[in-house]
Amino acid sequence: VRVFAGIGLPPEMRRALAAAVDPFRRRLGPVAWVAEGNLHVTLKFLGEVAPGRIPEIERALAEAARCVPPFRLVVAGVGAFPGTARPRVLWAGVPEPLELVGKLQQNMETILSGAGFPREERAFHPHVTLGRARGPVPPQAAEAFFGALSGRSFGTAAVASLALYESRLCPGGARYTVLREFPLGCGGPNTGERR
Ligand code: 2AM
Repeated sequence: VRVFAGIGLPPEMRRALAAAVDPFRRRLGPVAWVAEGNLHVTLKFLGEVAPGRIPEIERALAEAARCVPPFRLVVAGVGAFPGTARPRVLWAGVPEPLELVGKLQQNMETILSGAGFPREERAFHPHVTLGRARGPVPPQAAEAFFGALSGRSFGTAAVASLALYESRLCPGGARYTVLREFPLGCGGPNTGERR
């Protein structure tokens, strides 16, 4: 199964993101837009793994999740990898809380690498992927997109858990399903500890 760990976004936030992108979809040309229901923040892409390894992954994610308290995730602005001059991946930004989200991702990398999953080599920049360019994007349309949405706020989301997703590649695009959720926070109601 093809799996990744991430943070799901509430429907209102996904709707706000999709609505903001709507006026630009045609103009930006050859971009494969992420379906509204699929918008999320990836923490760790695990890729294709044997089903027998899922329990081990679940234990690692449960442990990583316990180390970080629940938080409010801010989604605002847009940008692109590798840069806005030649956008390949168009994203919405996650400006806050950088430290906590970074800690969550680092914990996950450390614990999963202990279980034999290779560490991500690239620096972690939390983001919500909106679309992936399949070819050159018209510069004027890109400029209009970044100009219009760079200062835009897409709201805040209360994040109380992270999720393990299965990603199935279907003809109509990827389909994500939550395999399991892992509550954030030490001493929370699900850790069995007493407060
Ligand atoms: P991103 O687009 O948010 O950066 C599910 O496929 C998620 O895993 C995608 O949203 C993508 O994150 C990430 N992903 C997919 N393929 C990947 C790869 N080869 N390496 C790293 N992350 C990948």
